[in-house]
Amino acid sequence: MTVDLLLGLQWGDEGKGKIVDVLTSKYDIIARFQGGPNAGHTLEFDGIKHVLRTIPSGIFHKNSINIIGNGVVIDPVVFQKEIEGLEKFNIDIQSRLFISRKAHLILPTHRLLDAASETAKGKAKIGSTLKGIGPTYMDKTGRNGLRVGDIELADFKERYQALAEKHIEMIDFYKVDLQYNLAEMEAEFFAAIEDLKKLKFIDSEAYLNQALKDGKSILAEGAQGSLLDIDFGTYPFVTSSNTTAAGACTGLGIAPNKVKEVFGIFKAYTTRVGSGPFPTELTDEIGQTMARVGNEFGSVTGRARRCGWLDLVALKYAVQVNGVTELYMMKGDVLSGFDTLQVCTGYEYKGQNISHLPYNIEPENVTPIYVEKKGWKADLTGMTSYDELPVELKEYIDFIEKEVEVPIKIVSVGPDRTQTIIK
Ligand code: 2SA
Ligand code: MG
Repeated sequence: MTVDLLLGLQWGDEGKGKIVDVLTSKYDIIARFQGGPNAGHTLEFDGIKHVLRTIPSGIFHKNSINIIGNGVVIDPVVFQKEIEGLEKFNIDIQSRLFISRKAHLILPTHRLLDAASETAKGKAKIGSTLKGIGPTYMDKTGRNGLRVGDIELADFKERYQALAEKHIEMIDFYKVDLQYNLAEMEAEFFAAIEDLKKLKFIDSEAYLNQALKDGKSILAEGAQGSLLDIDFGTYPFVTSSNTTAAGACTGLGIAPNKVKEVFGIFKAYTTRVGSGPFPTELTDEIGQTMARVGNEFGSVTGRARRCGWLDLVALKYAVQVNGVTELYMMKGDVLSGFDTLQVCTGYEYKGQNISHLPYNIEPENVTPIYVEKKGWKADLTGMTSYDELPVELKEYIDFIEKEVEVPIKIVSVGPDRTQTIIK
């Protein structure tokens, strides 16, 4: 069988958690391939709202196996809390969640390094989630990292000690005032490691490739969004992993010719949390309305998300880099009530009109070119079929499809599992 991918096409928070949850019943295995506890995948069903961090969004479906792939970075402390949060759902976690031995571990000192680096950068900070993501991936590519499989080694503690000591020296190098109690953080870390050991560690690339041979279907669940990709995002204001389709191959050990559908999720408007350029950002009342109606606050850090119009230049770019085959449009309901909507279809870049994403999209280089669309007033949240949707929304959808040249197959009209319209 094959692997399908599900990815965010903007700056994260497109609603991946909800869609994976809607789709999971179709798949035998759900696998996370990059990122870590910087992600906040929100699922809502039966009146319950739940945020997942490192655990794949298939965990609530009793027939799906969930894999944390080698491309993911795991903070045992956050992970332990995440497992505790699932206790009330009576899920047989031990038999449904497996972790790659090759996934890297986030140490307490990685979190400290993240904070030190951000503080030292001052105004130029990335606006990271402070979960230690950047420093952990730096240790991975720098060939210093500790992996989940290392926990099984007799000298794990010594390995930990050697790396943590190096980190402390690096923290001193930043010369910032950082208050911390390392002994406390370490005690918490080692207690969490003991808990982590209760789960099954696997060689996930072997497991997944065998599963494919056995005819099983796999959904690879992306975290963050394409514009936060370390290579193709708005560097340096990005995360430290490949959030795009290629990341699923390296983050799971699956060959490109095994990938079939690529589902791309986007919001009917755009949001971004953290620093960095955002051409269609609205700092006026319209942006504030989007933020309020869309409840645009980081699900991990609670930070207010910046909001703006839909940017088709950026969306086309993400569709291309990922090879998206189907689009899913989220949060159309949040746009209800505006008389008109603007859609960015090009950029004025250094005196020229362009329709691709250039090297630099800082505000001094890029001015968005907009096309105006008619808005709609109806409340969409109770609608259940495509036919019911207002004609202006259908026109908005047709326009996006024509521009991007990929069909929109799902229109989400609210956070709940049931508020999902299949076109
Ligand atoms: P990091 O922590 O090193 O990955 O941060 C680097 C940049 O990546 C952004 N980033 C995110 N953007 C949107 N959503 C994310 N997850 C959480 C959520 C974020 C939250 O689901 O709401 O709660 O604030 C996420 N994770 C990383 C980050 O803002 C930096 O711009
Ligand atoms: Mg999120």
